[in-house]
This record gives sequence, C-alpha cells and structure tokens, in this order.
Amino acid sequence: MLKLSTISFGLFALAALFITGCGSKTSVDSDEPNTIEVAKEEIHETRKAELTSPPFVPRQLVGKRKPVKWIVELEIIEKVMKMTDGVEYNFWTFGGTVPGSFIRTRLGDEIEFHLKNSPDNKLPHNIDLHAVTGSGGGAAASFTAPGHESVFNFKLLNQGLFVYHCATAPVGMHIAQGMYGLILVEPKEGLPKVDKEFYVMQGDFYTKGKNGDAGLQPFDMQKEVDEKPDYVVFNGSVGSLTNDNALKANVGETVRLFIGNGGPNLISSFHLIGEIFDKVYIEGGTKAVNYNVQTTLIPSGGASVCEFRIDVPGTYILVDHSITRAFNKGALGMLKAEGPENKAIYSGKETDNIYAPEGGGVHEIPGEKTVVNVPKTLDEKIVRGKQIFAQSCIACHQAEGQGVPGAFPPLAQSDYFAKDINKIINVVANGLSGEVTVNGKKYNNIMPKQVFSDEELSYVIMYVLNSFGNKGGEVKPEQVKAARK
Ligand code: HEC
Ligand SMILES: [Cu+2]
Repeated sequence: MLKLSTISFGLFALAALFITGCGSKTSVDSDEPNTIEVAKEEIHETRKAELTSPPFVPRQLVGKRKPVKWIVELEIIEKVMKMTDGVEYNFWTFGGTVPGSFIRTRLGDEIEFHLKNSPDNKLPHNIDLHAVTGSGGGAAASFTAPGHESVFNFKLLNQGLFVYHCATAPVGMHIAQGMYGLILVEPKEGLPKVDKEFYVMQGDFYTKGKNGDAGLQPFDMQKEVDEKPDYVVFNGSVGSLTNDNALKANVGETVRLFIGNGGPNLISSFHLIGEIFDKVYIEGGTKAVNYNVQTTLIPSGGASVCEFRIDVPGTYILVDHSITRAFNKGALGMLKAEGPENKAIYSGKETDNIYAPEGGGVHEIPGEKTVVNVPKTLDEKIVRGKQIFAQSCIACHQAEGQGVPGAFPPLAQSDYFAKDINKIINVVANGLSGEVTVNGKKYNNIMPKQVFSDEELSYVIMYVLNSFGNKGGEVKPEQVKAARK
C-alpha cells in the first residue's frame, strides 16, 4: 500500500513538471487556435450536458456555435456485467457502461464537472481527463470516496478527441476494471457534417481463469503486469458490436468512428475489414490528418477519428489487426451496411471453376499418397479434402479438429452435425454466425463463407466426417450446391 501511494505521488509530481514545462502556451502554431484567445471568449449560457452510452455519441449543439458552460454529472458505478457468454466480471464504470459516457464539447467551453461515487461502491475513485490543462488532468481535484461527490471546473483549451480514465492507485487495476471513456473537443465551427457517428473503445482485460473459463472472473494483477490479457474487446465485452449489436449504416452514407483505446497496456492496430478510411485524424488530434488509410495505430490512453463513405452493402468487420486478439480474444465488431449493390465497385464472386492446368494437377504432400486432380474413389476424395482442410479450416478448427476453447468449436466428435449431415453441409456452404452450442459449450463468433467449388467442399466435408473420430459419411457436390443460399 505504502509503495503504491509513493508511486502515484511520484506520477503526480512528474505530471506537474510536464504541465509547468510545456503547458504555458506562450507560442502556438499560427494555424491552430490561440489558446489564450480561446480562454478569453465570454460564456453566456449554462447547460446540462447530454451524455451517451457507447456506441452512441451526443447530438446536442453540434456544429458552429458560441462556447457554453456545461454541467457534467457522471456517476461511478461498480457492477458485475457480462464479459462473454458464461463469463462475468466486476466492472468499475463511469456512468454504468464500459467505456464510460461520451462527453461532447467545443473548444473554449467550460465544464463544471460533478463526479459522483455511488454509495453502493466499495472504493474511492477519481478522473484524469486528457482534455484538461491542469494538475493530474483533474485527478487530485476529483478524488472521491463512496457516497461523495466532487466538483471541479476547467476550460477546454485544446481541440481533439481525448481519453479520460480513473487514476486512483493502483491505476492499472482501475483502468483494467473498465474505468475509461472519451471526451470530444470540437473546433469552434464544429466537425464537418457526416451521416452517422459511433463511439467505440478497445480495452484489454486480465482474469484469474483463462479466456472462456466460466463464472465470475476476478482481476489478475500478475497477468496485467506481464501484459498478457485473456480478453481484448471493443466496448467492454465480447460480442458488444456483433450480430444484433452491430453498428448500422446505409450505402451512400458517411460514417465517423470515434475510436479510443483505454488499454491499460496494448496498442491497437485498428482496421475495418472491407473498407478504407478516407480520412483519419491521427491520434485524435486536428492537424495531422491522413487520407486513404488501411490500419491506424491507437496508443493506449489515446484515440483516433476515422471517417469513410459506404459505397457497397455488406458486413464490415472491426478488428485489432494484431489478429489473434480479434479471433481469439474478442476484439471483433461489425458494421452492417444496407443498400443497393454496386457491381462496378465490388462484383462479389462471379464464377467458380475447377482449376486444372494442362499436364499439371498432381499435388503431393510429403508422406501422403499422390492424388490426381479429379479424385474418383472415396479415399482419393478424402485425401483431397485433407488438403483443402489444411489450406482453409485448420487455421481455426486446428489440425486434429479440436478447435480453440471459447473461439472455434471442435469438429472432432462434434454433436452439432453428428445426427444430421445437412448441418455440416449447410455451415460449410454458407458460413455461420450467432450463438451455437457444440458439445455443451457455447460459441458466438463468425465462420466466414468458404470460397471453394461444390466438389471441393464436398471433399473437405467428407474428410471431416471420416476423421477425428467422427462417424463417417459421403456427400455429393449436388448436395452442397443445393445447400448454398
Ligand atoms: C476463420 C475461422 C474459421 C474457418 C477458416 C473455418 N471455420 Fe468452421 N467455424 C468457425 C466458427 C467461429 C464457427 C462457429 C460459428 C458460430 O459461433 O456461430 C464454426 C463452425 C463450424 C461448424 C459447426 C460447428 C461444429 O463445430 O460442428 C462446422 C461443421 C465447421 N465450422 C466446419 C468448417 C470447415 C469444414 C471449414 C473449412 C472448409 C471451416 N469450418 C473453416 C470458424 C472457422
Ligand atoms: Cu477508479
């Protein structure tokens, strides 16, 4: 205890040094608003701030306007919520959600911040807003015991998208329980108009049990210190942005994502599969804007604003492109876009032919018997199926079909298709998403549609049916064809 408080005092002293060192703002870039001018702007209006839960963003007083004084009332609530199906976690929240409530302001606004610590909570907390110019970003001024309320004031001298978080010792623990959120400081004239805005924040979580271990999982300090999270998620839980919870937009609309990273430790390689960000405000600042970006880096305790136009319909997948975090630890979301197809931009799959080059078509795998291109017997088809399995399925379902707990269901002795061969044909032909139960365990993930011909898919299905202790069986290409939607 003594050691921790000494460290946190040291941090404050260090922060204070920085603030006196570079916070005096005597010279500013001429393109950027002069903060001294901003500080002088008179405020004639006081309003209660509308705060929103993720993935939504407040829409009040958007666009060009005069500065106002906001009354922000934010309550800290400690509560048990879902991490993933069957797994719960004791989250500490700003406003009842992870990330915490979104705060929307403009350069030159003033905030009268009321931080309330619910009487039902067990611990003291505070808030460090990266948008604040002042000691600890408000941390010392806002230190609040359960059943108390702290009030402090600040003026927004810098525009951009900023993280806020709890900074009570042990800081890493408070953040890893979910204590972070975003505050937006728009330019005087407001941000350019877009059709849809969303609020998404990544975070890493450290639990006593492994990923998928059921029950209420306590926080694990050692794993946090080792930076080995069991969960990496968007908006506080696995599946918070998938299927029915997906973000929604329409073809032709422009979308702005306010993306933050609460950490506490990992840096996010944020990517949206199937889209290119037309515009990125790097690190949530205003001057360095990059165009045509595939993946943007979001530091722990940092943010980014990503904008794009939706040109074709489909399900776009949000990921941390450190990809096992997406497919094995939860950092995966969806944006579903509806509207007319545009074949000139994206055709979808047009044809699927057998590829059999002249004189070629002999594939050899060391230790396997040689197979000619068009297999005839069941054995040949199974060997060809094994090649396809190694090419495609193995990455998720693993070499022995054992799957990955919590992420990819087993194909070995799977009760999912044991009684009904049509079920495996259907999944392999069309992909699968949403909740499924396999051998008593729940999965809620996405199996992508497989791009192979009907013949090839029938081979791989036969390989699965005749391997891994499964019961055997035969499938005709026509059955695959009939199952395709
Ligand atoms: C990118 C990862 C991925 C790949 C590649 C993949 N699957 Fe899947 N598969 C999944 C996921 C995830 C599920 C569960 C989907 C859900 O939760 O709704 C699944 C479910 C299944 C199921 C039903 C559940 C079960 O375990 O019996 C079958 C059968 C299946 N996959 C077979 C295959 C075959 C055969 C291939 C290769 C042709 C393949 N998958 C490729 C991820 C994948
Ligand atoms: Cu806290």
